[in-house]
Amino acid sequence: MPNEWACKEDTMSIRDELNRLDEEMEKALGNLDSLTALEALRVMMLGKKGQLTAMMRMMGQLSAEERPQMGQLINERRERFTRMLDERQQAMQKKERELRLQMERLDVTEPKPLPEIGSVHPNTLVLNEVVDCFTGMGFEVVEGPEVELDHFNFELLNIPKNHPARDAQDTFYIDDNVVLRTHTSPVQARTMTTRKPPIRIICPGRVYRADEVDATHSPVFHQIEGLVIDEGVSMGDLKATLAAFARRLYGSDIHVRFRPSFFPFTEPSAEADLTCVSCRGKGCRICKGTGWIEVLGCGMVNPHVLEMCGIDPKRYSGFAFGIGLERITMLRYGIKDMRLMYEGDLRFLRQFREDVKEG
Ligand code: 2NM
Repeated sequence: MPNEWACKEDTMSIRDELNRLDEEMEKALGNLDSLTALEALRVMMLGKKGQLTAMMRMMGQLSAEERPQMGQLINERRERFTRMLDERQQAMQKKERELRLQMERLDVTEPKPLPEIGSVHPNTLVLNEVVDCFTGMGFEVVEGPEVELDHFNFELLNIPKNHPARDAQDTFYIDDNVVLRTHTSPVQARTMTTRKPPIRIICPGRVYRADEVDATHSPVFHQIEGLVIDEGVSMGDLKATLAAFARRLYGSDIHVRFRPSFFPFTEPSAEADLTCVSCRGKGCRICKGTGWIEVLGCGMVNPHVLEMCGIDPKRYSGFAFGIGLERITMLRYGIKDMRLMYEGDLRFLRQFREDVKEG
């Protein structure tokens, strides 16, 4: 801090010094680059050891007449400098606040990258559609145990002890009386023994067969079986129900045809074919040129089965059907190998994400 002026005794040099201070203040204000620098300037000019305070002290050397005049000039500086610094401080604080708001701005509407969420398994997608279709027609979903008594899995379904379907080659036995269910029919047998008609149910679930593994077979797969029991239920009801289902799932141009077949639990029994969903009936590799694909087994519930389950076959009749879920899923999405559905490979599964289609 220049101090030589403190020795000067005349008011002129004080006036010069004040003018010099004015200039210094202007220049310093112009060069300010931070609030810290502004505070330093305030201390340097107005603080207890600042330049204006020093000049006040110097007034002791002046005459009594000169003193009030100079005091007024110095005080005027004090007020003006204070005002200048305050104004500048407010402007700098405002600018700093604006800058911070700008930098910390948050766009709450900005879309963010999707998190890695899983996808619904194609089997589940198709099952949901099938369930929607049948519940829409008044069916109820019923489930039952996968570890099942021989009694419900075979006996009540008219599959006698020496029937080939019970062969150890097809069935996983837990013990003499307990098996892994080979179809979901035992759920329907259980329902028939515990409820009175009318019955309209579908029974989806996992089933087990001691099958080999290839593109169309797996020891664990899924079935959806349906059962309707009431007075006057006919094969026509069966066909109309299956046609409604097929059209809902694959489109309104799909037809259903029956071919005679055999199951122990239905009489008569049939295999139902649908118009090939790939070529829409013209003939292609998938339907081996026939225009038809086999998708399910069905029939009128064998009166003997009704009787064993406690339902009077003279009063009631019913139809039943069994659909392999994997098979209709494969047809629906053009999946060529069933094994893809059990491997859990994300490259396969991701293709069934409904929210984002791969581009
Ligand atoms: C099929 C084919 C034909 C069927 C029969 C029954 C029951 F319990 F009512 F007897 N449930 N499911 C059935 C009939 C299943 O699967 C290919």
